[in-house]
Amino acid sequence: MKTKQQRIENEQKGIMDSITRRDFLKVSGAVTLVALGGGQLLNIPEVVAARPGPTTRNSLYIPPIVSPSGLTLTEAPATVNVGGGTMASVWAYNNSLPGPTIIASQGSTASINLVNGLSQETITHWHGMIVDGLNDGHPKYAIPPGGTKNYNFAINQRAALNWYHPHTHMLTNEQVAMGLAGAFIVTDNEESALGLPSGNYQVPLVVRDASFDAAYNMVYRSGGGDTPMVNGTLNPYLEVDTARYRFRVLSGAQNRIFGLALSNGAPFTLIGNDGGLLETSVPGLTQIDLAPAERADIIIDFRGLPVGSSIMLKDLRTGWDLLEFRVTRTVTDTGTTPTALSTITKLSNPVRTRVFNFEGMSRINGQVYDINRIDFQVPFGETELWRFTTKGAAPHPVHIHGASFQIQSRTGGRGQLFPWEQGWKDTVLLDDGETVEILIRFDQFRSVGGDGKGLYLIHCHRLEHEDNGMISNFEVV
Ligand SMILES: [Cu+2]
Repeated sequence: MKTKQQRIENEQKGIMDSITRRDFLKVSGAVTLVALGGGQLLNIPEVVAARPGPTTRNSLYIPPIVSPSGLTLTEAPATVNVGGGTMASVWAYNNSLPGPTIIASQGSTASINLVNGLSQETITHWHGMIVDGLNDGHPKYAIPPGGTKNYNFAINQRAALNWYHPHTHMLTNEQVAMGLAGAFIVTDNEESALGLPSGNYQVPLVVRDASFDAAYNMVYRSGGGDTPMVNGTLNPYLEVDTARYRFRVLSGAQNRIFGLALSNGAPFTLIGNDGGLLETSVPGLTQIDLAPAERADIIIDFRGLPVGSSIMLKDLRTGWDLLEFRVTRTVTDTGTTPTALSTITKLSNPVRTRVFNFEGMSRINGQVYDINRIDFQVPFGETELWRFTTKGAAPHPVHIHGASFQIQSRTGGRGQLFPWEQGWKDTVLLDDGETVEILIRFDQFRSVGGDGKGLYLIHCHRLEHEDNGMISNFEVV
């Protein structure tokens, strides 16, 4: 006989199944359109029923911390614990899902040896890191199975949560979905002077969706997964003290947008995003939307909660329970989160405007990606206004390599900018019917004599769209 709780859970599961199926139908319909239009081979996702039974929660995995100096990163198949001793076969960096958390200070140097232990070509991109085109992980520099590539670059940018993942021509979606992603945190003096929660009180959270078969082999579906994971853990929990925690949240999802919130509706404080700290902290938020590749730096205050209580980090869009915080220990935290965080110089007075229309599921300004075609050239050091438009087949999280940008406006669609879109960004969500304007200036590297040092990409970070061709090469000259 079912208990009331089980009945409620089953009903919720039924609702979720129907949502998943609806999403699947939407996606598969769109896939058919693309297949008809482009004749491309696409992985058609299959529907897998949710696993029955009560939820046992598992201790959240925290990836090891490594320095980028003299680091070897191997992309290869791996068997990892996805919680409670359940072993899953995935693809991972250095046998860790997600990959090791790289932490480096501003002014240091990265020397990283990438090893391809997969049976297909690959290349790793340092998302959010401002590096030259030879080190950026452009797909034309992909290495074959068994191959290696050396990266050497200076870390010359402000503190931020960045990340790394494959950027392989038409294979990015599969390689990321199978588990290849990790956090890359840059620190600087401005940030460390703020006394923000650190040590065990600073936790990276890589949030994604995934799919497994019955034997817990991770399965690639182009449209995304049916199961949430945080730091590679299924149904995770984290034991917390009665203190403030700084969570560095990164969406590693293929296509899905998360609506992050706490189950008790408690407010949290936003302090940063893709490009690092905001000018001032934003207290009182109860929800943050996070598109693929976007980051949110948030402070959650567990003071005043009784030991033994718990709060769930939820995705409001699916109803998923992402991560349970279990309050297990009383400590004294008398700190306050500063209001003034960072100095951000505003870009202004653009010298020209470029328009990018994100069309269907595979085109920018009418063109499908050609890995060898340079679509436009951007003068070094000049501020430009870039306007993104779309009509149908959105949302498109638009990502630019080689520089961070500042979002100016959003008209149509949601018709507003959100607190997490202030400051510096490298990814912005363009939803249906929206026009988004940004200011951007490339002032670090340029393509001199065609040596590729200023070769960068703009693309949709909905990985299904990216692999379909919604990606464009440009040079800084
Ligand atoms: Cu897109």
